[in-house]
Amino acid sequence: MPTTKFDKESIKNSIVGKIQRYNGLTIEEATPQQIYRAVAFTVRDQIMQKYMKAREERKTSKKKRLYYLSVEFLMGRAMYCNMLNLVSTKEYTEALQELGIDIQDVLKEEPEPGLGNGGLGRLAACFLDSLSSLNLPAMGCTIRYEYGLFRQKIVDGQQVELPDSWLENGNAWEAPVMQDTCEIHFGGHVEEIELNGHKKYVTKDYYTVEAVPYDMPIVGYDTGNVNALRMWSARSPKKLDLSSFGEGRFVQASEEIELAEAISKVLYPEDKHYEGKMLRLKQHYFFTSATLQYIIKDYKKTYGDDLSKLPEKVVIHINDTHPGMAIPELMRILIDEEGMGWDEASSIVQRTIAYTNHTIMAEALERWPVNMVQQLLPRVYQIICEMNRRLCERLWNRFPGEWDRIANMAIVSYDNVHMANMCVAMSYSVNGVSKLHGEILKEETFHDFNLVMPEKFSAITNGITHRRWLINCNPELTDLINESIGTKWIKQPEELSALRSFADDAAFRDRFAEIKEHNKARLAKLLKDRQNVTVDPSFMFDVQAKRLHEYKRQMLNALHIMVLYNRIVNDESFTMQPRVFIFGAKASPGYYRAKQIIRMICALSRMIEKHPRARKMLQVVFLENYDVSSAEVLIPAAEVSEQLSTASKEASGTGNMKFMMNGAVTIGTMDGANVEISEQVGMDNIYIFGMRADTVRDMYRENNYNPMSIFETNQEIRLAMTQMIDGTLMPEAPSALQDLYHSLLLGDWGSMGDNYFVLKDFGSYSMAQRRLEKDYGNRKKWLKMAVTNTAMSGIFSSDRTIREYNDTIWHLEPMEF
Ligand code: 26Q
Repeated sequence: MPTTKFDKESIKNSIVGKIQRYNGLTIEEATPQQIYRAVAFTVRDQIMQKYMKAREERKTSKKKRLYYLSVEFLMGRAMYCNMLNLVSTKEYTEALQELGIDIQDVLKEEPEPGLGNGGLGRLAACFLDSLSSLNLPAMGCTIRYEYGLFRQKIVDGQQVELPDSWLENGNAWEAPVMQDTCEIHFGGHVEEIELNGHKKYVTKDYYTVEAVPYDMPIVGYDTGNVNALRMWSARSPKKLDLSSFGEGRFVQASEEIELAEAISKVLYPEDKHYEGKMLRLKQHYFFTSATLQYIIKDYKKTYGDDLSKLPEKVVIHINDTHPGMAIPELMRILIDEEGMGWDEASSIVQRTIAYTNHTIMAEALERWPVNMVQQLLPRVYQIICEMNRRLCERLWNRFPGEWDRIANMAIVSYDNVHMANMCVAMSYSVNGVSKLHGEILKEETFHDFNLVMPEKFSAITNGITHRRWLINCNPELTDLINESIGTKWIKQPEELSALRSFADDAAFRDRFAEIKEHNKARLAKLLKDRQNVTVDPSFMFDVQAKRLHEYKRQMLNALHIMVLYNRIVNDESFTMQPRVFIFGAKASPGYYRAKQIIRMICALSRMIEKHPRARKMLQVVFLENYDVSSAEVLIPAAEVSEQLSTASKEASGTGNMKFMMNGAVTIGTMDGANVEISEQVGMDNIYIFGMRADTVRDMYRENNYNPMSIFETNQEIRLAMTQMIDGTLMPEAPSALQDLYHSLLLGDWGSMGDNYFVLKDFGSYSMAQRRLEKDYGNRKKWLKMAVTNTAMSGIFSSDRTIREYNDTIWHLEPMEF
């Protein structure tokens, strides 16, 4: 195959040619959208050449392959990162320039695939980038949602959700793979039959939905390797039959089609909140079953029909429990379709599947009502029951008579299927996502399992791809780093530590500061253009951006701002370092308290705006529709990174890593990966506050925390909280924040309120903020801290994370190019 060279001239020719052929236009006549598509297809041509070779290499080398199953992949825009990984950004930028086009104008035409809620989905996307870049053979597998996470608008200070129809203008980065279309069966009932003296189970009267895969190429950085993200789309096998129109069956037929295709219609916007919705169970089984059918088909094509070697050639990684139906589904295929016995099938499953846990929050633990599973997946349910029976038998021998303990570890108990227990019992590896989280899993969440099968448990700290989260989003800082320490860090990100000594170099610090100013100006422009909000780039930029959750404690930040406001308003001589607090956060549409917190933040913004003296040093901005693309502008502009979760609640966090890599200093609790960030930079380069995880645990156990006593004794808190409901904060709707106010003082379900210890940690937070503010005034000291943060961030590259997964769990061999 002749490889086209993609130099500047051929890029220009390709773009012009595509616009001519697709649109019949000259480049001057083309719309930005048409130009975007022509550029995207040029990049895609370049990728496809590599893609075909990489597939050849994988087929002939017969190496073990990873399937990373996740119900979310929060990919973000693809174009610039693809150019980056092709090492062609310069060529494309110049080619476009010579055609009279600014590459930035092209990039912003791309709709962002937001097929994820937050951390878990974004982690999956970072992993794909690192897997490809490390030449590991892997495929991501997920659902091709027609609608990704809702778009957020703020109307009258409140969140309004709009649909995200990201596929409206087509998707330049995907290709359907029709030959891999398969059938998914739902419902029906199981019959036991005898075949050649063997019992066999067949499901009758099921209904079928077709799964159609669309593959999106994932290019590795500066390598021939291209993996794929496979997205399954649901399609009804029924075709609309126009002859039925006259017979009145047309409407019914179209309803059935609707119903089948609803499966891949929309991403659920709930983050860490379980609800037993049938459609969601359908989604999970749909993409898991389609993926497993494909895995078996591909295995047989390469290695023949003997499935006993499956664990040597395939590893299936499930991203939290959501794809956990892969376990009984693989059992079903091996037993019912391949004729294996239970023991052999179960042994294969337990050597093929690995599981990562991402949260210890009880309300996020996935469980399905028994009758729902039985009705939707009757054969899978039988298999789950048999797995449960065998597990309980084993546990009974180990813990005779300990009913409670066994019920807590069972797969089926209290009329529910407990997905986490199934995943732990049936996979060969269970990992947490930071050191602390790994410990909590062993000590608490899966304490009893750890007694029975300790060899399964490990912790691998999350990471982020430094290609998207530094090179792509902060080009100026990238150039400065390259000039200072060379480019070795790009392939070995830990080498960033060579920057550490530059913290003492005044000229370097000045340039570092200048770049931060540019990034702040870029964010200021975005806020002006998108929201007509003016921010002063000479203010300190303090950012808290993440999903809205009580445990993440945006309230701690908000209350502190209210306290600062009061200090300004009540003391004419009070001054502070001018600071803009920027929030970015989507709330699940049904999470009332989260939405109230957004209201509170927006109300703070308006209240401060109205006060002539306060607004000279204090500002609050709510960045609408926080997504991957806006994060790429927001994070490089941040000087302070707020990571305030109640210790033990944030499994890892990955935003914390993105901010530090871009030179923001963290104020945070000893939670998740913050602990490891503090180890990397040292306690002098981070502001740690609040209770530690073990204290939090003791507080929950003792259950005698009384927030009211803090409210009564701390005047600043009492005033700030009272203002939430006395009309100071919300003159138009003084009672709007009643429930939020009460949640901090009065408990439900036997607690005494303030379940996440906002009031308890407030004093310590406020002190840390004082130290931070003082240090910010010392420019040299502050810049040293900022530089140190970037320098020590290399270990949080997802390349390191993926290497650890590979060395300890997957054991894949890199491909050679
Ligand atoms: C629960 C029940 C049924 C269906 C879905 C769910 C559900 C959905 C989303 C449960 C959890 C989630 C999301 C979890 C998540 O994003 N966790 C985050 O994962 C990151 C990557 O490991 C960590 O960095 C974060 O600390 C963790 O909160």
